[in-house]
Amino acid sequence: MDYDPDNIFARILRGEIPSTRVYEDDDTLAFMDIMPRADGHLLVIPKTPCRNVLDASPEQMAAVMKTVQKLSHAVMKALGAGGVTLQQFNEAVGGQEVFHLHVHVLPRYEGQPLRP
Ligand code: DGP
Repeated sequence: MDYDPDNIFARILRGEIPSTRVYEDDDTLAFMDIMPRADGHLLVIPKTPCRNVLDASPEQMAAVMKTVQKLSHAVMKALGAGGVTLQQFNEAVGGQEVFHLHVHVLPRYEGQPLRP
């Protein structure tokens, strides 16, 4: 499947629509999910075009997961989370809604299920 350069996350990367950015490096960006299913729900994306895992290079995967790991430690410390759930969807049939590779970082708190 093709990469659509006008998908929402590509537009967030270009600064065309607002987002709450929480972390950035040369290869990745992290920002708050607009429909958080847990307090501190983050999305981590590569800065280069990539539809999903099925389309990603090893370098894009490594960069994204490096940031996911860094921010998992950060939310545990900053928000007092007791754990972290990672979620990632590929293609519409796999539950993907925005077609730019992203990993959900969901901080988890004792006794609190994820919101729908
Ligand atoms: P999915 O592709 O199924 O992982 O779902 C996309 C996620 O992206 C969903 O949790 C909501 C979030 N999202 C959708 N549009 C926006 C937006 O404009 N800004 C932000 N920050 N998040 C968005």
